[in-house]
Amino acid sequence: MVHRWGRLAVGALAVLVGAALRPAPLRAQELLDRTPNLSGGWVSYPGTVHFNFLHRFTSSDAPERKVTSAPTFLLAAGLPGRLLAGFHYATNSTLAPNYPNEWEFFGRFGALRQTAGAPLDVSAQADYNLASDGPDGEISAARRQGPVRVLAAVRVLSPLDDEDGAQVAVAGGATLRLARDVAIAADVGSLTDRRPGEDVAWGAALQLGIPHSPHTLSLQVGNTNTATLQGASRGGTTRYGFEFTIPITLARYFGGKQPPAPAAAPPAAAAQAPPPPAAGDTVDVTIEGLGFHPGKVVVAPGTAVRFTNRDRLVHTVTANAAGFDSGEIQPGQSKVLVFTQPGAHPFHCTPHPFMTGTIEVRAP
Ligand SMILES: [Cu+2]
Repeated sequence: MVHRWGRLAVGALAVLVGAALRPAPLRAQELLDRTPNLSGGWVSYPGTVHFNFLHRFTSSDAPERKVTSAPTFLLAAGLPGRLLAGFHYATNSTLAPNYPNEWEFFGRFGALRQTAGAPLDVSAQADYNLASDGPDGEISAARRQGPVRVLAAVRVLSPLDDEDGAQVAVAGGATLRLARDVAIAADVGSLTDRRPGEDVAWGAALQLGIPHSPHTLSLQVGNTNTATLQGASRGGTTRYGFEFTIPITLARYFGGKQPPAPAAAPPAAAAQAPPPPAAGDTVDVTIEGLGFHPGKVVVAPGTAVRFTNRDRLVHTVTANAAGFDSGEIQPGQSKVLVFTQPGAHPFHCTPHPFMTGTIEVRAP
């Protein structure tokens, strides 16, 4: 096993330029990649649970100026097959009279991923909202182009009591990444047939990644109340608020088994043991969501493997036996290791020992 640190200087520059422009797999659950009223169609790695809380505040007129909070909580889990399932619970809903809160149970499918070579991210969501007592659906599309991600959605919503028939809503927005942990975002949306007194929905946000943590924070202003499809499509009072995202990687607590890479893993995935790549090629492994993706790679002797850390945490690639150790790979950075010794080389991350993977070196 040889560390070719000499190649790193040249390689790292190319990697950094490339990484800045290349979309990261499934990364859109981060607030940095979406807007206040659009999900961007994010799904998740299997085995990751997401708890997001959103609070939006209104203030009543003078002299009381009573501040009222309208929270929406999201609890969802990534499932195999690019599925996300969970619910939104909004405790202070104005959607339906005599129904003070909203439960929206949803499933979402990531049909197309730009990271898998598709021109767009396309997702479909179906849900049931207990307040409107009916199903809703959404098709969302997004495309990343350099620092910009453009998002759009079409929704079909169950009618509220005073509406005739299903409602259609359209929404669009964009995020602009200013730095690795800073983005600005904005969106507008509307029902094609708004109720009297209902405004075009809008939101604007400063989106922040919390360095060295998996969390993201949104500071936002807009005129929507809840984060359900119904709530995100209807504009009203101006509100200020914030959202905080908490992804929880279950592998951290159960058995340390590596969650399987999603079906949309980059073509470098070699888990099905295709012919090993020729020596001299570079194979990519992404470190994200406290896991190595793909978790197993088959390479020819002499192949360089580039480990790119897309988490907000420091990780390492450390051989279980002696042989190689990347040292700390900072968030957003890459390290290249060259594997020459035939055989299976299991490795882990030193700060997170439940993160495991294998490089298998096999003669062509
Ligand atoms: Cu780690």
